[in-house]
Amino acid sequence: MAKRIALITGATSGIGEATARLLASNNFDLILCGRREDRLQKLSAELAALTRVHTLSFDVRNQQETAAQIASLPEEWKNMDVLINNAGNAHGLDPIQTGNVEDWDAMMDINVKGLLYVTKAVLPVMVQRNTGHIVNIGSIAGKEVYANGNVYCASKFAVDALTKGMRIDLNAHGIKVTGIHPGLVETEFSLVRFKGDAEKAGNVYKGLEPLHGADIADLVLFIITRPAHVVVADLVVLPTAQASATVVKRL
Ligand code: NDP
Ligand code: 8X3
Repeated sequence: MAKRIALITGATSGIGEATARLLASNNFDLILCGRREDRLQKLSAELAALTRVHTLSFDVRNQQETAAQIASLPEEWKNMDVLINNAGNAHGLDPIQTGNVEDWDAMMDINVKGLLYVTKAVLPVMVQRNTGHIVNIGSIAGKEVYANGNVYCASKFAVDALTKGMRIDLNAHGIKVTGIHPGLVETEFSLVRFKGDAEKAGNVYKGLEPLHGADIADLVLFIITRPAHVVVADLVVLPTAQASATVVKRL
C-alpha cells in the first residue's frame, strides 16, 4: 500500500504518542499535534529515522488557532488520509453538585468542541478527494455513566453521537468514521484528572493490569489498514480485568 498521511491529536503522551510510534514504522507519514512543543520536537526527532514527521503545536480549544495551524501545512502535507481525534482528558471526579465549572468547561471545550474544530479544519480536503478515515477516541465513559463521571461521561457520549453523525453525513463522500471506546488505559490521563496527584492516579490502576497506550495503537493500526470496502464502525475495548465502567477485578 502507498504511504499515507495521518494527523494525530494529543500525540505528546499516552494513546496518541503510542499510536505515533506504531504508525511511524507502518507506512504512515505523520502530523503530530499537541500543546507541549518540547515533547513534539523530541518525538519528531526520534521518529524522523522511520518516517516523515511534521509537528503542529496548538490548543484544540482555540478554533482560530486550530484552523490556522492546519491551514499552515505545506502543500505536500495537506492531503491527509487519516485523522485520529485523540486529544482529550478528564478534569476532576466530583459529584455534579460540587463540580468545578472550570473543569466542566475544559472537558466540553477540549473533548467535544476541540474534536469538532480539528475535524472541521481537516474535512474539506477529505470531502474534495472523496476519501479519508476519521478515528475518534471515545471511552467506555461514553457508553456508560459512572458515579462522579457526569461531565466527562457527557463529553464522551457526545463523541459517540458525533462519530455516528459524521459517519452518516460523510457516507456520500466515501469517508470512513470509527469510534474506539477504551476502558482503563494507564497513561497521564488520571494524573490530569487528579491535577497531578500521583498517588490518587496510581490507585486507579492498582491491583489489575490496565490497557497500555500500545494496546490502543495496535487497534488503531488494524482499523486504518482494512481494505477500502471495510470500516470498523464502533469498538469497545477493555482490560480483561474490567467488565464494565464500574466492575473491575482487583487483586
Ligand atoms: P494523556 O493525558 O496521556 O494524553 C492526552 C493528550 O491530549 C496529550 O497528548 C495532550 O497533549 C492532549 N491534549 C489535552 N488537552 C489538549 C488541548 N487543550 N489541546 C491540544 N491537545 C490537548 O491521556 P490519554 O492518552 O489516556 O488520552 C487520550 C484520549 O483517550 C483522550 O481523549 C481520553 O479521553 C481517551 N481515553 C483515555 C482512557 C484512559 O483510561 N486513559 C480511556 C478511554 C478514553 P498536550 O498536553 O501536550 O496538549
Ligand atoms: C477513561 C476511562 O473509566 O476513567 O475514559 O472514564 S474512565
